[in-house]
Amino acid sequence: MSSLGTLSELPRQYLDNLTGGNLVPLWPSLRKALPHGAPLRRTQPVLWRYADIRPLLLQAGELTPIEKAERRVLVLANPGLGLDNMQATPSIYIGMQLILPRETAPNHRHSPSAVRFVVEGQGGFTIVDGEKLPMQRGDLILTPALLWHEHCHEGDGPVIWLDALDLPTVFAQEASYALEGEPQHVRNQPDNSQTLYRRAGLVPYRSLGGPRSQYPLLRYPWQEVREALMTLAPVTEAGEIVQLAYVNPETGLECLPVLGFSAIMLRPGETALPPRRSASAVLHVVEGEVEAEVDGVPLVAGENDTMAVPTHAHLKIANRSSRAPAFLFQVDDAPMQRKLGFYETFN
Ligand code: GTQ
Repeated sequence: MSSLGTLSELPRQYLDNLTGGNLVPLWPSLRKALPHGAPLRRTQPVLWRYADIRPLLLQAGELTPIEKAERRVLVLANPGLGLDNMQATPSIYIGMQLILPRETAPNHRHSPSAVRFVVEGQGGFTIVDGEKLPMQRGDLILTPALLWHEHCHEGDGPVIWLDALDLPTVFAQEASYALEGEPQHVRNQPDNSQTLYRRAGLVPYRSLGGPRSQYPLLRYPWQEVREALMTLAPVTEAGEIVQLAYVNPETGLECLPVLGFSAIMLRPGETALPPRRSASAVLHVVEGEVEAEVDGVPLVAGENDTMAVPTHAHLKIANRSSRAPAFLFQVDDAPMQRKLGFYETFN
């Protein structure tokens, strides 16, 4: 590898002339922009324990009324990326949101896309584009870019969920903004997951000819995801990962443009060695306890715990139980990387 010229080799006057013209020489910075072999990474393998987050989130419920917060969220920020930047990985924003009985997180819409993955509680729901979506533990609820959404709570006790947003990417494009709106009128009940898209492989006949909704399915009930994983497991060879992707039922493609979502089952005693890949990810344990090794860093995650996996990371993840399966929810940025043409898997 040849060594490139540095800034200090250039005459002072020449550098001043460049600066005066808003110009920068590439060669002193070339290796930083395009490091050889592998990207420079600041993202750390991090574990956020629910047992640590939950009391602090409930305390936020006492300290800050919903009117003063709009969204009562503690953000899972990766220290490697600077806590203020609110990034779990360079492209994934993760928050843990609390709503208390009879509270409303008011109606708004924004340019980033979001999903909710329900962690705890009964009686929460989100209204998206006029569709009322019940929030049961483990349900995935989409609030795609620019669609109106508000969160409400008709039950007792706290309701808590994980927010995943493509905010870092949208923000980096100087395109992140929100609008506030009046409460929505609920259009259809039950939601489309219970009516139009009840079963994989079946779509409403009219969708074959007519214009398609961009986001036909906004809620993926965990009960069905879990059942589907249990059924997939026995026909999945040892060494293969039991994993289902959340997709748009009309197109079979990823349900949102930037971030991807999937559910993983680790069979009793199973150790998964997923291929190293260019995408970054966040892993959230739904059921069971797992022992992960992320770039050599050991992380033990139990129920409702969340981990950050950097781009290009070496990953090993084991179910600690020899008797019961473990279930994980994964967020990654593979959809964006595929669209940008540089998604890769290695080894
Ligand atoms: O619930 O709409 O964690 O707008 C961050 C921004 C949640 C939300 C977040 C948001 C929301």
